[in-house]
Amino acid sequence: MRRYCSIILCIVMTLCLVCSGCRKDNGNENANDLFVIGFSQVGSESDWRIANTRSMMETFTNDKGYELIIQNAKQQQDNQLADVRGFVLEGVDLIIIAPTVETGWENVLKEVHDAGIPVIILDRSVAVWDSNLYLTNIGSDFLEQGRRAVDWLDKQVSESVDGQETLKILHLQGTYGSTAQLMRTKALEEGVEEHKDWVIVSQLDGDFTEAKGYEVVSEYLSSNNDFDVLYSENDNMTFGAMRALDEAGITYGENGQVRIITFDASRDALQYCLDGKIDLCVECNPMSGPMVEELIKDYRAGEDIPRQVYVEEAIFTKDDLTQAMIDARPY
Ligand code: GYE
Repeated sequence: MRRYCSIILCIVMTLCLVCSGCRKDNGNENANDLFVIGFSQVGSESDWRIANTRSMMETFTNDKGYELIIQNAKQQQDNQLADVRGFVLEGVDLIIIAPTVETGWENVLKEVHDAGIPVIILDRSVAVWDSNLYLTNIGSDFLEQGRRAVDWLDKQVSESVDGQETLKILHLQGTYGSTAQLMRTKALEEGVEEHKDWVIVSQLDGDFTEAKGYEVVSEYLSSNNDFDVLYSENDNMTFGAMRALDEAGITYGENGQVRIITFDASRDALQYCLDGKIDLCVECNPMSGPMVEELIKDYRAGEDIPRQVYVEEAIFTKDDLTQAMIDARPY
């Protein structure tokens, strides 16, 4: 008899533990009636990512009726899958995912869908058969970003008076399999297809970080230095590459051996651009918090929201910039 009592006691204790972790008790709102958002963020790998996290924190505050729970996945999708499952167990009201890579989301998004929790995909995209597994994808048109860079390069080269035979491009890629990498790469490779006098001399994996960018470009420069353009898929990798170019004694930017194209247009990159060190900054806007909030408000009001929302972005060369503009930039 005692054995059965201890088994029942264990079951009751386990149920109490599980329920105490649930946000909503018997279907009621949580104690302080805040709208609880679980946010699975890629990591803190770049200035862009840090600005994106800051935008979300500045938007979803307690005094505006939100509780924002942020999990930093350190650029590992496995961490994100665990974080999202944790949000389901906690019974949050909505989940936001900034996915590290596009694939591998089908199962966990089905689990979230079956739990009745809405999902917003932020920044990059997910490759799933059923797009009804999430409310909307809000981020950048990364293919358009790449095409803007290619169009600029086409104009630069076609106007160049020295009319060189072959344009040699060193391609510094971001995290493999992320939408930003896939689409910025697709645009460049399309451009090389369309320009028979363009060639990609090497594609290096910089994983969107300054340290990796420095490491792979330094290694490349140890045995190669014959290229005309650095096409770098984010600013932090560019900053690492610039350090490697300095150490190798290779000039870049205005009147340099190497033209630099970089993506994100963070304040530091724009400053280098104004100073003639970077030739083109392709903007990628991380300040999407307010737009995400508007989408959530529309959803909670029962309104339809678009499946895909793009943020506003531009490109910058030295001629487009002033010091006042740069100083006023939010990131
Ligand atoms: O370009 C980079 C960050 O997904 C747009 O990820 C984002 C990219 C951005 O690490 O700096």
